[in-house]
Amino acid sequence: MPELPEPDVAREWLATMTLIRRFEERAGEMYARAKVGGFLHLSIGEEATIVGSARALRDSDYLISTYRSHGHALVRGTPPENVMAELFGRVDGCSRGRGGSMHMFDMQRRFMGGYGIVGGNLPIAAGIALAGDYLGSEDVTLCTFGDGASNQGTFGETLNLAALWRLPVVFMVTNNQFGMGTSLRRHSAVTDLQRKGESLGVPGMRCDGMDVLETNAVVSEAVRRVREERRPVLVEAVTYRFRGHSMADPEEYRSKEEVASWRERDPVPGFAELLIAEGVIDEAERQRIDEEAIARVDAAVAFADASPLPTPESLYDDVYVLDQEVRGWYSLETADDRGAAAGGDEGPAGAERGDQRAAANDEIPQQLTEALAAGEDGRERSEEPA
Ligand SMILES: Cc1ncc(C[n+]2csc(CCOP(=O)(O)OP(=O)(O)O)c2C)c(N)n1
Repeated sequence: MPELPEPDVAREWLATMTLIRRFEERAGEMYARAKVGGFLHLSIGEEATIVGSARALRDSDYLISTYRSHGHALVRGTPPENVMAELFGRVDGCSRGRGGSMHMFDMQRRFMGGYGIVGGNLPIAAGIALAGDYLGSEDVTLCTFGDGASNQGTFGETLNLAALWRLPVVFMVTNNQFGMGTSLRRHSAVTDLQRKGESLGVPGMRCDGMDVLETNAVVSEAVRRVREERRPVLVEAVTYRFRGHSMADPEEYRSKEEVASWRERDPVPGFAELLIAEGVIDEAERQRIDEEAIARVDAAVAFADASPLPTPESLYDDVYVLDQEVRGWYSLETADDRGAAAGGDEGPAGAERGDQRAAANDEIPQQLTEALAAGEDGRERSEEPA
């Protein structure tokens, strides 16, 4: 077993893992009560992987993850209030209510999201690392993704370039055994995931992702190598998600016995019991840590509930593609466009952009809201998933 960190550090790790667990449980409840729109992917069971790896970083390093990212925002220090408000789609959310569960973001804490596209965050991680190189910084980027994402084209393309250009990225595959309802051995020819980067020039390491100490020790070593040697490393963290892929998962692809056997290794009580056995905390302190987490999550829900929804008028804030620039279901005809089509002398609209244009077309939010409400957005509606 790797050495325990200083008592205060160990307490903080336990408190953060507990906060993530309690937050996720409540997020699931809030989803069931229709407080949260869209999809919701929980990382219950993966807390040791999240905390162990993120605590290997300096504050100035970058973290980028997937749609299963509430815990990543929390571990970087985004207040639970702002994470919950994001789930509720409120203005005080960390993405101002525009991103929802899958698109958490906190630039100030160098948490770079939150992405709905499987494997979509890998090239972005390489870009962040390349930018850091240009700036001459020592920053490392930790890029987490699932075992399923290791089959995406972006995995090979990004690892190849990262090795070639010696980019300081720790690629961490969170092997929770499934890509949606497909088990690792049914979706990947190579199941020893740490080796999947070898032919691309990226050496691999593995850790027990249910053990926060081992995860931290291995990822710390990976971060050190990446920072000093300026070349990428792939770490496989072996873990398990205790809940379904998303909230709409009947879980027919695995047995209750299998889930129960992994739950015996639950990383949160496991670490608490280790700290008690080692005399770092006692049972009363463990209780207190749990009660504090629950109280913080209560406060987050109250905060999110009290935070307003974004106004319809703000619909076009931060949107940079409008009407004639790109045609799609979201392309709305503005009064200017109609004038142009009717022989106006301005030609196709497009001279004005963004806020300026939106300000000139107050009717757009209303049109879009009505179109969406009437199901006229041209998209198929499906229950599942990201
Ligand atoms: C490019 C792309 N293909 C498919 C999907 C649908 N999808 C969402 S999650 C998921 C499974 C990904 O599994 P994994 O990478 O192992 O991550 P996990 O969900 O286990 O965290 C799939 C196929 C998607 N979002 N993006």
